[in-house]
Amino acid sequence: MALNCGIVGLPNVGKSTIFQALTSAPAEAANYPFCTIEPNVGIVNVADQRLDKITEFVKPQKTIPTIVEFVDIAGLVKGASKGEGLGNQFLGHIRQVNAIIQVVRCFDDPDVIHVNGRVDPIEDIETINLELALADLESVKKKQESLPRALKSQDKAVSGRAKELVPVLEKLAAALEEGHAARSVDLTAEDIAVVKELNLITLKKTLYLCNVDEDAVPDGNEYVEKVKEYAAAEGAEVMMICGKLESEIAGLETEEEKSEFLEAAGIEQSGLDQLTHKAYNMLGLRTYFTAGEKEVRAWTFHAGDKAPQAAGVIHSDFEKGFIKAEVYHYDDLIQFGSESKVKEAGKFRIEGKEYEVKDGDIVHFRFNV
Ligand SMILES: Nc1nc2c(ncn2[C@@H]2O[C@H](COP(=O)(O)OP(=O)(O)OP(=O)(O)O)[C@@H](O)[C@H]2O)c(=O)[nH]1
Ligand SMILES: [Mg+2]
Repeated sequence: MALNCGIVGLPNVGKSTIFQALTSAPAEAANYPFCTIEPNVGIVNVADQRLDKITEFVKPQKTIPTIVEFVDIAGLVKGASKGEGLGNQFLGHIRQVNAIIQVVRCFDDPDVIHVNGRVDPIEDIETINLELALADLESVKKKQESLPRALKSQDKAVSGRAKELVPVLEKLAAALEEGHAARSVDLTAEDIAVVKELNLITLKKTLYLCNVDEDAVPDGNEYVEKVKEYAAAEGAEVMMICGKLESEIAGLETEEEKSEFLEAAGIEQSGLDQLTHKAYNMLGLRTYFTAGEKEVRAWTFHAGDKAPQAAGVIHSDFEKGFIKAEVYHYDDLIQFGSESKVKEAGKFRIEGKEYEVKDGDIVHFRFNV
């Protein structure tokens, strides 16, 4: 279940710097536009205090966190949707990801080249969003062109689907032509399902990540305020990070050095954990735990998954041969202090196939194959 978040934005705004700090994976970051061409993929452990707490209770031989994947994509420029700056290739990479983190330059630094020669976060966002909308418009138009034929098809399934597509594509094209995101269009869940195969970029959830200088931490700056205003109007999320600082912290070896560094910089926590959490949530991911003496482990499932599907994350046999789930919640463990006390309190439950697994459940699956 490799769901991922793509890191996008204009060239030279700090995407690879942030990616590197996040993943500790090597990615070239340098002060020139189009430093990145091929996407860099990195896996990040999702820090979870609950997992640490369960580990304290159970004292297993090992503990395994969940992960989330990030993809560092090349910078887009104006005209990307028309192929400018290898735009088609880069847009293709963005189409593959499940959610988007748009890095916005919110720092002044005359030494770092800005492709437009000046720092203007809103103009930058609008440049990127317009290219994304135009790329989607092209996908929509292509689909529309194929419709007349599909509508005449003898195959009822084909013509029926085409009929469903007509009004949805019309609505989307109208918005995209104005440069508005597909997610700004009032679509029903059915409409969204109908256009799923188009993989529209502007339908993906987006977080604006303001890359600021050290002195803007933690209060922000006027650029960040502008981005917040812009995002609020769109209903999108915003977060602030100092890419430069984070990459310095990530380069330190011990936790002690890291906390000393944070203290000296006057911040409580590295922004990376927060970013990872936001990405995880944006992807609709949730966590349940298994807690045995051999191993305490966090597992990723999709919000709304029922017990057999969630069990399938461990192994497909668990889903196929699912019998039942023994469940209690992390909060109960904290409240009552041990699994046996949770049982005494009647909080330990046996759940069946229809049970919707909750974030923070501690589960033992019974299965038979
Ligand atoms: N002052 C300052 N410089 C930064 C910050 N973040 C990144 N930089 C610098 O900006 C330059 C570009 O950073 P990259 O991470 O390579 O940018 P990118 O967005 O990946 O660029 P492309 O791959 O070319 O699209 C590098 O010289 C970084 O050191 C920051 O928060 N403050
Ligand atoms: Mg880069």
